[in-house]
Amino acid sequence: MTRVLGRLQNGHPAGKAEIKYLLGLSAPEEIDLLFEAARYVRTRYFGNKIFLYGFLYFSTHCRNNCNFCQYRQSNKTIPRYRKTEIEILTAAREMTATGAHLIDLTMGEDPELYSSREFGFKRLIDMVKTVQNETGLPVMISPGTLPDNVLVKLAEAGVIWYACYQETHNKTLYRQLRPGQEFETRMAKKQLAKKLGMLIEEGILTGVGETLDDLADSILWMRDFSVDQARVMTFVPQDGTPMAEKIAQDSLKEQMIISVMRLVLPDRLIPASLDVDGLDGLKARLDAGANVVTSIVPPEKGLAGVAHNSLDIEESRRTLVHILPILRTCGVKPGTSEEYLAWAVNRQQEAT
Ligand code: SAM
Ligand code: MD0
Ligand code: SF4
Repeated sequence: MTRVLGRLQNGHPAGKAEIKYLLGLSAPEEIDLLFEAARYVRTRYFGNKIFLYGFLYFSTHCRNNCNFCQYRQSNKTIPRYRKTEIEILTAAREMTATGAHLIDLTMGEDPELYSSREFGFKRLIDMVKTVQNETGLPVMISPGTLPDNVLVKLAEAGVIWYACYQETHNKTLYRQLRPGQEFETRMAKKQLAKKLGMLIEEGILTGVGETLDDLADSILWMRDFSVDQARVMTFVPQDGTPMAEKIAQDSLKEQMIISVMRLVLPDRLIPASLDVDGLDGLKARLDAGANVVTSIVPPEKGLAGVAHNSLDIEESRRTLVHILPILRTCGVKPGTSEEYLAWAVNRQQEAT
């Protein structure tokens, strides 16, 4: 245990067997050592600075049928919305005013945009440009598998980040999670966005029947692709979906995966999502080595989360006032916007 952690802490590349060994730990004292090692590495690369992402789910309509997701097309039990440009801007401005370092513009593969092709995507591109101009903040887009020419236009518009999560790198499990969506298509979109100079966020789910071998393969894939941000989220069962009855996994495995990601990808951004366990789950994720708080959502805007439609949002618990005291108890604090941009620009330059 100490030998493996020591090797990784000192920058030796992890082998698959070591990754699986760490992910499989079960003794609480050993798991604590893993978390401690991850915090040590985070401090070495990022000091005590944490970044904050505003999350703006602007359309919850979707043409796909992911089996884990409440927004899947066949789910008729949920209300959906499509925010107007004014509503999007108002929320984006509020996020900027309350200290977000980035705005994550997320949508389902909204049929209205995807089927009206040129016209629908032109509106999307214009909206993204307006958000960037009006807020002055960098933007991440999480729009699904956009046509190549639209990705090109967004990169030209200066969008820094493209998020498109594979969920797993096991093709059999992928087909069960994202039926009807080609594994290779999702991969190719990330490849293109990277070629266009965008930073890439990859994400996996845990608690969906994956093995330790699958998790290790995903982490190694992230290293080989050189992703810029690496995410893991625990699957939250959703009513009205085929996976509604699956037993929910607690968050310990997610924390351990965060720590192993930190050891394998020491200088990358790793989110602690407020979307899985809300504010109550933030400390554990930061203590596991995460360095970005994601899914900060302003209240009173009727905005939704992904894994939880409403958890902590309207109670204003996904806001900076509530997050700051938790950062303090973890011995970290928000970085500045300049520090965030410097990190991103440096990362983009390294890639070219
Ligand atoms: N529609 C776009 C797409 O699928 O790429 C953008 C939305 S994407 C950011 C939504 C992500 O949230 C999924 O890729 C998945 O990782 C996560 N997610 C969705 N449903 C979830 C659930 N029930 N539990 C945990 N995570 C979930
Ligand atoms: C989050 N609900 O940060 C968001 C989402 C999309 N790029 C991110 C999964 O937890
Ligand atoms: Fe649609 Fe994305 Fe949900 Fe899949 S994960 S159903 S693509 S919103």
